[in-house]
Amino acid sequence: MLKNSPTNNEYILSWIGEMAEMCAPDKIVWIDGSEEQTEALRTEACASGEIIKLNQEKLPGCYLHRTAINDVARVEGRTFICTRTKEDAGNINNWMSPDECKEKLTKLYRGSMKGQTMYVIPYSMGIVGSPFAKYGIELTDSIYVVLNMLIMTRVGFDVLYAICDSPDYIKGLHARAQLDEENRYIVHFPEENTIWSVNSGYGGNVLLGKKCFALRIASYLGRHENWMAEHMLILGVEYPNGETKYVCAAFPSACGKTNLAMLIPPEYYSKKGYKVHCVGDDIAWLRVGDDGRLWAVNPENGFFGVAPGTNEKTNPNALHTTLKDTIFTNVVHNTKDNTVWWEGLDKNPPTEAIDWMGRPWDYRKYDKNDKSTCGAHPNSRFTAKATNCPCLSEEFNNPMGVPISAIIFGGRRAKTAPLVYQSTSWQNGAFVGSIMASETTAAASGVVGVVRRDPMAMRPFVGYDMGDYWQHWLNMGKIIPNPPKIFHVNWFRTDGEGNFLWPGFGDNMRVLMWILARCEEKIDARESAIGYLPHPEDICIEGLKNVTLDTVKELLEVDAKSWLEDVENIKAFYEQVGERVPNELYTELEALENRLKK
Ligand code: GTP
Ligand code: SPV
Ligand code: MN
Repeated sequence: MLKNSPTNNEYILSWIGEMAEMCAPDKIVWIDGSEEQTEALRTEACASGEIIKLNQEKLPGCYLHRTAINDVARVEGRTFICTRTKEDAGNINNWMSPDECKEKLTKLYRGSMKGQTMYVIPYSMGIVGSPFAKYGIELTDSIYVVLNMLIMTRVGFDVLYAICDSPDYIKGLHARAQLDEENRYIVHFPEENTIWSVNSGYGGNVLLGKKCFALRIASYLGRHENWMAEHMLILGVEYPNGETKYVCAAFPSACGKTNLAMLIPPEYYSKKGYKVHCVGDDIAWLRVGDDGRLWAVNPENGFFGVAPGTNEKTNPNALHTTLKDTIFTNVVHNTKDNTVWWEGLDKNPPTEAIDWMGRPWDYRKYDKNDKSTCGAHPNSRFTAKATNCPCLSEEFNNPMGVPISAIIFGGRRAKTAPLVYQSTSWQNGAFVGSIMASETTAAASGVVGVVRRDPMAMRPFVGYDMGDYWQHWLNMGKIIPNPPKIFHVNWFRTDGEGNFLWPGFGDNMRVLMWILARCEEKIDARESAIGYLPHPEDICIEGLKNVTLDTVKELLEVDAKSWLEDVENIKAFYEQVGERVPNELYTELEALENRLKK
């Protein structure tokens, strides 16, 4: 079956041979990235019902896909890090021994592709041939996965030529099998550069270049190679004088990365000539540059963004990006004009529609307090090309990436965390990242809306022990001569009635401007128990209707009592992370507690 392969690489050919023997597909097809082959696959997937071709006048190149009802988000409980020792995976990750795991999953894979095709996708995370690119091959039985990978990564035979005869690539195997929830596994062998995924068809579980490779495996590689793989957006703020400053921001899943990365500045700033450029919306690979600064690249080539809530006001750039060449997953199908819809798109839900489960949907029964009446799944997504984004940075394809002035952590917290504060050093900043917390969202299966600790927004994505990961952060601080300043933001603070106090979205620019002014030491700040806080009048609220100086004061309040409660929760979390929590972080925690008690 492997005759006429586009590579002679024995490592690749023997691995594919082995996997094909196990999965037993009828044939093997190499994905070359050409438009012809892609179009043929779309046609085939339309014929089988795997995807639906949408109105090509209104949405050229766009398709709709519905996943199985039990398969709509990442499954953290079924995600494993299979290092030789349990200690190396750490207490926060699920662990299985590599041998046990392979034995178990081999049974699930065996014969699973009978009667089907195994697609071989050679792909690159980063620009092919660049010093920071890393290569992978994903084997899958799903055309939907192939079409998504073609958007999200750089796919083609040039990847095989770049790998050449080296064994250095990430081996990914995905089989839908029976989509059996009870036997769904997303497993990683970081010591073997290998990822296995079975019984799922949902994005984060099956697009193996994304969370599995570019975060879990890459974080493991980065630790050994002195770089960092982070769950961060990258954006540039262009000043009226043409200079651009770049920041990275880590927010947990469905907490605003895509929105911040593509923000349109409020009129107050745009009139003066400020612009924002998007380099990435989900993943950043960070390295120390020759100039001693930290540089970031976005290893992806597209956006796998949350659909609900995306509209002309909140994120016009994202909306525009999805108007062509996009795959929509689990949104509402407007059957009247063959387009798509989701909650929060506009106030005109379709009158003839099919919901994300494939059932007729009556918008009149929609009740915003009852998620089961939604037409689109809360974690429904669009897969769209980066190059279709109107605000894509000119540096997007720069293999060296962009120099980072600030790192911003953030969570979804109704209380406790202020709108913004600045850490006092790299070590203190790493501590701020380690104590991040956020209300859970629909991006992962499980209960939504409970506060959980999500350090650096990486809780589900670190491919090794969390304590070691924190140590790696501290170590990196020692090798970056000119490190970015580290901040924390919270767009989600609410008033007594549960309404957001801060308008968010484009207006987050106002906070970014304070952050950048701090980086350039152009503005002073107040020292507080948790770090530097803005003087309330330094957050520009010109042009904002419902925000007064008093609102800003409320947004910046630090309540020692609730912070001390948090400190107790952090202590318990550090204990849970276990023995490898660096002493420096305990020192920081103790110092925070003492300052709060003063
Ligand atoms: P992943 O792709 O899951 O990693 O998520 P993300 O961090 O890119 O999240 P995204 O930007 O897609 O935001 C998800 C949800 O947060 C959407 O429902 C948005 O409407 C909402 N959101 C984003 N930014 C803001 C904000 O500034 N304020 C408020 N109130 N909501 C926001
Ligand atoms: C996230 O959940 O953080 C995502 C979507 O970005 S997924 O690719 O499913 O992980
Ligand atoms: Mn994400």
